[in-house]
Order: sequence, then C-alpha cells, then structure tokens
Amino acid sequence: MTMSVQTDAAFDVETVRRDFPILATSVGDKPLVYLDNAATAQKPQAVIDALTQFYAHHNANVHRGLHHLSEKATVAYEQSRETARRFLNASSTDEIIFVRGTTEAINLVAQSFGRPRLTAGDEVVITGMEHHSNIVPWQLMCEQTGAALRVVPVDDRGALDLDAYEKLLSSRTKLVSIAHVSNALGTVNPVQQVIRSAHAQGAVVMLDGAQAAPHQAIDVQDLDADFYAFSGHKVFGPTGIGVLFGRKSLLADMPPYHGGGEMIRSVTFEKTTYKPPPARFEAGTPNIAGAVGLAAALQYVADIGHDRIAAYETDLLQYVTEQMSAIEGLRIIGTAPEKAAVISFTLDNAHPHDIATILDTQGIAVRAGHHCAQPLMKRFGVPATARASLAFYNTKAEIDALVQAIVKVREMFH
Ligand code: 7TS
Repeated sequence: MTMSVQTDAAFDVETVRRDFPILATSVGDKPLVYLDNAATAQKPQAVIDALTQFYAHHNANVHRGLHHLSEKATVAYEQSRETARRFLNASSTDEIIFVRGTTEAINLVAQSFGRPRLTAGDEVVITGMEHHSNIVPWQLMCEQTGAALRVVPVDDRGALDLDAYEKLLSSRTKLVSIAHVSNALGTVNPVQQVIRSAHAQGAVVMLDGAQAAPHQAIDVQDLDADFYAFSGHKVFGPTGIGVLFGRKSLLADMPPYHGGGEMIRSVTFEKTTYKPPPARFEAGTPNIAGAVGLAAALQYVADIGHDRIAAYETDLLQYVTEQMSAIEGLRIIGTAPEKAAVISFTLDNAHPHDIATILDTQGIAVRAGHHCAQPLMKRFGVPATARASLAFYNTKAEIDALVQAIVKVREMFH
C-alpha cells in the first residue's frame, strides 16, 4: 500500500501528489490540472488498494452469514464505522449511519426526524447559500407537514447575515439546517454560534458538512451539532458512501427511513419491530466496499494531519485570490473573511461555460454552472459562475497555469 505518512512538520505537496495516480495523467497533450475538487475529489492509492483488497480477499455480505468471509466483511464494515466516528469525534459508533452521501443524509433527517414532528406553525431555517440538497428535502417535508421554510440572507461578500439569523429564530423554529462550508462561495459559516442560538430556542441543528470534511477537522461534540452529514467522494473516498452523524437521544426516537432487510428485530404481517440505530437506518445490503474505502480515505487524511492540510490550503487560497484578483474584468463571487479554498468567478463577457470549455483545452478542470445553488446565483445576479476548487494536492504552479489560461480567455472575448 502506498502512503505518504509525513512525520516532519513540513507539508511536501510533491510527495502527496504521488499518492494520487490520476494526478500524473494528461488531458490530450496537457498535464491534468484538477481544480474541480468541490464536485468530487481524487482518490489516493490507499483508497484504490482498500477497494481492490476488499473485493479480492474479504468480499461477502455483512451481518448475515456465519461463515468466515462474512465475519471478515462485517468486521471491516464495523471498523470503518469506528474510523468515521473518530473522524467526527462522535461519542459512539451508534451515532454513525452509513448513507449514500450528504443528499441521502439530509433526506433521512427531513423524513425521519422532521416529518413526524413538525406541523403547521413550525419553521425550518436554512440559508441563502445552500446547495439544492439542503433546500429541496426541507421543501418536500414542509409540503408534507405544513411547516414553513425560512431563509437567512447572505451579504454581498457571501457571508451569512447573523443579525438576520438571530431575528429569524423564535419558538416556532424547530430545525436549522446549514452548510458548514458553502460549495459555491467557499464561505465557512460560524456554525458554533448558529448552533448556540438555535439551541437557545430549543431547535435542532443539522450541518451539511459536504464541503467542510475535505478541508478541516470536525468535532461534533465540540460543535454540539445534532446532525452532521458528509459525502465520502468529496473527502478522497469512493462514490456512493457517506456518513450521517446523529445525536443518540434523537436517533433513538426516529422511525426508519427505508424499510427492508437488516433493520428489523422481528417481522410479522401484523407488526414489525426495528433494531436500534444505526442498523435501523441501514436497510438492505450496504455499500460495504465503499465504507472500507471511505475508512482508508479518512485514515489517509488523518495521517497527513488536518493542521498541515489547513495551513497549506490557507496559503494556496491566499495565492489564488491574489493572482485572480489581479486579472482585469474578473469578479470573484464570495469574498467572506472566513473561506475555504474555493474561487467562484465571472469574467467580462465570457460565459462561464465557455471559460470552462476553453480551460479544458489546456487540461484544466473547473466547474461552470449554478453549482446546484440557483437561489444563490440569483442573489448575486449571475446565471452561473466558473469555479476553481482546490485540494491539498494542488500547487501554486497549477494556479499559475489557471491564471495564464484565464488571461488568454479574456483576450479571446475582448
Ligand atoms: N451539500 C453541499 C454543500 C455540496 O457541495 C454538495 C455537492 C452536496 C450537499 C451534495 O452532495 P452529494 O455527494 O450527496 O451529491 N456539491 C457539488 C458541487 O459543488 N459540485 O458538484 C457537487
């Protein structure tokens, strides 16, 4: 297994890059410059190896067979739950539910926590910078229950309007669901304060951690979060696997989200009873290999160290912000004081899709579009942006390549 466990204080990006086979590939005759990490991150060899090792040596269904392989698969699956618990610093593995990703996690909370509890007169608070997957599940639940959705505005820099948030909160607020880090702006939200104020009103708080997990250490106990979700594929793990943390006392009273095998205690045609969490929320055969691959990814990140990742990315963000701000006609959307390494931008007359297409001819992968945040695009008066989103394996040389390519795009459209 290749792995660059770094023991010295310095972060050596070239050593880290060698762990990611795809980073050594080319697009046509240009070396790949991968700056679409907010959409999905690349995978280190340790994750690829964990997947192939699992299928080559341990594959069986979990919790079912008494045979040797099933036992091994079950141990691997449950060890992965422990790795995820450690990653979030949850107090128990019973609070860790494996899901397909952030989207499924939010839908689970909306349907299993929100739907049975909320009624007309109750309110759910979200923000103006949410990804559609932290909007639509709440809209669906509000339609079903008669509850109302309230939205905290975003200021011109892309920071949350905290005063407006405090004013929106009331005894009617039952749930607050907010991105820890915005995918389209990079804003890091003051979630600790958000949680404190919501709890003071008796509301439960869900954090969408899809864009936080790749960049920073997360401690759900320190945050005092009630629910926390992230996607494996954005944190250097496989697709189709993610984690929902739920506070034990809340999960205990929640009905199942999906029904099926492995989540029941007993089934009769008259009455079915359910297992306690987390099994209650994991109906059917889970993504066993995905969980094992995710654990390898979380371990990989832990081995590099969150502090080192954060320090390196802060430096990259400062560099890319300076370089891009110097390009004439370029407007950065999202300039909040607390930011992750995400740069959304527009450029003079060039449509973001044209920018992305031209950058692609240079081997540079960025995303263009509304980033599943249409209300946010409307707030900033743009139909779309181009977005460069960085990971700890990106380099200043790649940022230079991006800047040079954008300057060329500008010349073409001038
Ligand atoms: N929440 C946030 C903040 C996200 O950025 C995303 C995906 C999701 C939820 C949904 O995650 P999923 O893994 O369940 O799909 N964001 C993006 C993006 O910015 N570009 O592509 C996907």
